[in-house]
Amino acid sequence: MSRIHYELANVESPFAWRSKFALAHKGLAYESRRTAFTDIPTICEGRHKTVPVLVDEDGTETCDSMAIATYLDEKYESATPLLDDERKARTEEIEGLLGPHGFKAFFPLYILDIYNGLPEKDAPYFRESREKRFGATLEELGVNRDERLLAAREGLQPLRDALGDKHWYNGDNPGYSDYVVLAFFAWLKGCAKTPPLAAGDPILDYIERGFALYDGLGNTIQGGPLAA
Ligand SMILES: N[C@@H](CCC(=O)N[C@@H](CS)C(=O)NCC(=O)O)C(=O)O
Repeated sequence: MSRIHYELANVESPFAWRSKFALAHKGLAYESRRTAFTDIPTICEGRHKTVPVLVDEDGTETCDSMAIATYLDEKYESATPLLDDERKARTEEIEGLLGPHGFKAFFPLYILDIYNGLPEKDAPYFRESREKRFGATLEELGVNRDERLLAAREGLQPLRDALGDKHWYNGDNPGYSDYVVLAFFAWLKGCAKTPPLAAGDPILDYIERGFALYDGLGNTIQGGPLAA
């Protein structure tokens, strides 16, 4: 049995990208199965509600990016773990910064881009579920995007400050805290039809370095430029 990683069709899920970097960190090969939102209930006989889901070679199923990282540490040794206490603390720090200023700030701005790129069968589900979640239409969510994009970029300043001139947030080598940041930008690169960052943003060097990891894993993402 081969190792299977279920991820989204037509969307670079930020959570799936955490797992993809984690698998690469462990040097593990896998088959990516791109799954429509509306097909998630067909994965593993409906046992999981979200992706990523990892089905390991022995059939062990793990759903949830953090659970996958923990599972990989337990099952597979690597030069450095993904999430020992120290690395977990760094990951929590980074999530604390990205939480309010990352996905939450940028998702409404690009929600229509995501919607427009979905497989046809996912469109009604996505519209209905997200409009219910946000209490607004997808069109309303993206209103005044250019103006709000400036504020969203500004909102990344604590992340820029935290990264500073560090090569990696994790330490001498990249680690899970870096994968969390890189996964966020992987998602943005995949969905944003208008570049989310300004040219010359100091965070771009870090992203470029991170996307080049593991034979350019991040550079496999089809998408527009992150900055203009
Ligand atoms: N806590 C989960 C969150 C995963 C998640 O929310 N995945 C989204 C895709 S990015 C999903 O599968 N959503 C299913 C849906 O909206 O129906 C993790 O870290 O893996």
